[in-house]
Amino acid sequence: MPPSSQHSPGLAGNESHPSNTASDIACDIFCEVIDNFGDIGVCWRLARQLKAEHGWQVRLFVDDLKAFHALCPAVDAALARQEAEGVIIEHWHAPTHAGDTLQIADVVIEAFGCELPAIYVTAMARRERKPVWLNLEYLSAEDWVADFHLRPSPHPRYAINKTFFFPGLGAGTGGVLKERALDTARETFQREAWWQERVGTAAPESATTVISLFAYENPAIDLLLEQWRDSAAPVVLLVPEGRISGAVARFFGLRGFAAGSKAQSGSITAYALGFVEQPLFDALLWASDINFVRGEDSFVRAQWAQKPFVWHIYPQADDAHLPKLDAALAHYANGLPDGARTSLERFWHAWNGVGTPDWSDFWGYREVLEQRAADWAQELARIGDLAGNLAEYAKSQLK
Ligand code: TRH
Repeated sequence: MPPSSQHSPGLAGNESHPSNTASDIACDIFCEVIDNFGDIGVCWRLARQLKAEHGWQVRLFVDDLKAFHALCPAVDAALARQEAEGVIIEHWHAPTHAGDTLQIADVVIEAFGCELPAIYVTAMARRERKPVWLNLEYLSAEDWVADFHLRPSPHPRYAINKTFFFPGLGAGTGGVLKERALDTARETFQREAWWQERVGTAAPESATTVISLFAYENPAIDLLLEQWRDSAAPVVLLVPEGRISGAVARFFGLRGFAAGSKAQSGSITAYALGFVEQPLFDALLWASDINFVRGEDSFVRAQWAQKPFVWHIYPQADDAHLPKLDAALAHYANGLPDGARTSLERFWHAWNGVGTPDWSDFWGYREVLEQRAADWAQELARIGDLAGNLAEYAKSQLK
């Protein structure tokens, strides 16, 4: 076994040093892509933030560079090792591969319970100064999360602890990711220029409702498309190419709905958009009046966009996702007047397979929903951002 070592320049692995300054904290993030873009989406965002905002030396191990390439076109899926935005990226051949040379970081993040290579864990345990080992969990708004956040879990064989780091929407959790510059970027967003550049048309008039639609396949889409088509006010639908595109194409009697396509029926005009690199995704949410989002990362971005949104939660076996949906609603709908709250809950449920959507009832509450979206973003910001919370905790453990 080679001796473990830091991958930050100039620090030998078994050397013990009294304190870390931000720039000499080395961090390894391990990410296994289960499906779609959420796993790498969260890890890439976190990696960039730890590098750019905290000055950490970050190495990101990812087992699926194709999914990564979609979020960051600079990533070449054929390379074993590369660098993007100051982050070292290793193509991770799980489960045994741990980089060309075994280097153990000060902070090791295992994302979403992916298993670290055994050789890496052994080297962590041997390191004189034990790394801070974090299991970054999936986001859940459920109450129990605050009780489990930062709980240690001793390794069965080695004298080393893994600590659970739980994102969440409530006090006592790790919060969710938010870049320091995000609000300024949103406030200075150039709406008209965005429409010309991304959609190739002028921004719609204020009487038009602009809806972005990022979702999994969803049986409720047909009825909703009918309701939008028949609505009194015009609707513009922006559909990033993806899993729901087939259903949209069928509705319009098309064979596909690839980027650049446009379709029109009754009150709806729909545009298909290409998948853009991750930092450009937020602008779609800012350009729309209401956002349909999914999974984890886009769900979080919709909250920071301060626009009403509808969440298509990642479906799990035995409807295990439904209590999670309700837990998120309990935070997000808190403080809404009864009518709006019930309507929001009904609509989110219907979009997740429970009940039937009623667009005009739901959108009748537009104004209160807009106010709530702005208030909620302020409340959520009070928990602090996940990268900052994680960095602070890690540094407290490295002292
Ligand atoms: O893609 P998702 O459904 O991801 C996931 C995965 O299914 C994962 O396994 C599951 O555990 C998790 O959800 C809960 O949805 P998500 O999380 O919103 O990730 C999508 C990412 O894609 C997000 O970072 C935004 C990004 N994106 C772009 O970068 N460009 C685009 O054009 C679009 C539409 C999205």
